[in-house]
Amino acid sequence: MSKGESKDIQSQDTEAEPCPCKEGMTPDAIDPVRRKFLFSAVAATTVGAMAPSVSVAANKKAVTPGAVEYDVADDPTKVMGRALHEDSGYGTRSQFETEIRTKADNPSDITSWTFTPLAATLGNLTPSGLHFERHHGGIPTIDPSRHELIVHGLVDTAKKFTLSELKSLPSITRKYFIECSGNTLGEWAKPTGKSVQITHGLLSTSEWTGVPFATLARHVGLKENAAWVLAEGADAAVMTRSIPIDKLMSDALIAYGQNGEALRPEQGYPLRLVLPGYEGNTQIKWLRRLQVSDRPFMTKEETSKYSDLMKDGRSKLFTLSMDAKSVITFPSGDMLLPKPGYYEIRGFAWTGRGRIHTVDISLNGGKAWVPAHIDSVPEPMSSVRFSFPWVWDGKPAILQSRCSDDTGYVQPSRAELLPLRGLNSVYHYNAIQSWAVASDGKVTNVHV
Ligand SMILES: Nc1nc2c(c(=O)[nH]1)N[C@H]1C(S)=C(S)[C@@H](COP(=O)(O)O)O[C@H]1N2
Ligand SMILES: [Mo]
Repeated sequence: MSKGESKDIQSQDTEAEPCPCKEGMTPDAIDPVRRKFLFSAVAATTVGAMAPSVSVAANKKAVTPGAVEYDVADDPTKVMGRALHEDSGYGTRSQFETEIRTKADNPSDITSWTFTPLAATLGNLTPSGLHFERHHGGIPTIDPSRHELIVHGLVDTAKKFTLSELKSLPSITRKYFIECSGNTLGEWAKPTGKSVQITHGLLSTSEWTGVPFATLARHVGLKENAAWVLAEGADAAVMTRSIPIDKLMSDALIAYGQNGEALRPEQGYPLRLVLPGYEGNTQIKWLRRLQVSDRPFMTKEETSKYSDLMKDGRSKLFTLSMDAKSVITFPSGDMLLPKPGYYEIRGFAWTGRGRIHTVDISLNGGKAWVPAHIDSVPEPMSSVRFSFPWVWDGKPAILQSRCSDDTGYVQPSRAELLPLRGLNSVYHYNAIQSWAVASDGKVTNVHV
């Protein structure tokens, strides 16, 4: 580059100057675009400084149909922003962000569930307001000052812990996914879920804070023959599940925190059992009692429900850890690719048995596989994001993802899963998901 060129570039590069209004510079010396910008900025500052409470013209627009009307400025630099005192003191997301958890097609709101919009969340954590929900007896309202956790049974000293006693014990914070073992249950026989929210949305990841069960165990003293613990919820369902003591002692959390604040009522406020990698049903919400025993209690939820009916008519009980599973969230069912070209395939992978090791992508229904990029650091019993750069040629394609975890387990295809499990099962469907992209760009759920 010659000296002359470099000077020219410098003189054009007015953007690099911190302030265009240098001493002696007249407005005429500034190009028209910058001049307009400069004057409007000065005007706004002057108005703001002289009359901070001046009411400014703005358009009332309701972004979500039926929602409250908000001021939407055509040029946000020309009107004062919303005043702090208009806030409730607890923030909400932008009015332009409208994704919600959808309700199940279930006549009862009391024993129902809602699905996380997996295609719309960013990063690994699920916003607390979008965490999926599964309730068997509605959402109880519990006064934390009156809530207690009783630990009894095969212990040296039975104890009641108030919430403040629990909070005064040393706590830990970890990111774990929770997946309902009924996630994807509609997919056993034929493709039923239209969108990834419905097929896979009973999966969410939060950062949980609480006291390790092992700490409580030291407080009460476990008897030598302690082998199982009954966990009981304080909801109308009085949900009960038996948990192996080894699991509780290794990584279970008595959680009161979720994503930096108290648990949401829907997630078990004020206390829930978090069992990393275990099926959602065992992670008792509104936790009020832990009874130590030498055997499982064979509750309704672990015998008639949450057991896996095999091909030969026998049932597998206590299939507690969730196997590795992955799903492409973009492009996924019910979406439309506007035209051929570049797209970034994106999705989630998770395993209840450790860390995700690899994720592969197929563009042709499983005939060939290529490695995807894992976009977040795999943590135990937490979800990871993956991506894959894809140039769609406009021809029909069948997109799949397949993951493996650090135990060596590889997510099965339907052809591998069905001979093992048959078609009697409800829970623990973790086969590879296929999304068909048609030549018109429509994406649908298919089985291959
Ligand atoms: N007390 C109680 N705990 C419960 C349930 C319940 O209905 N009552 N539902 C279980 C089921 S089936 C699942 S999948 C998870 C769902 O947790 P979430 O609603 O926080 O997503 O909670 C489990 N814990
Ligand atoms: Mo569940």
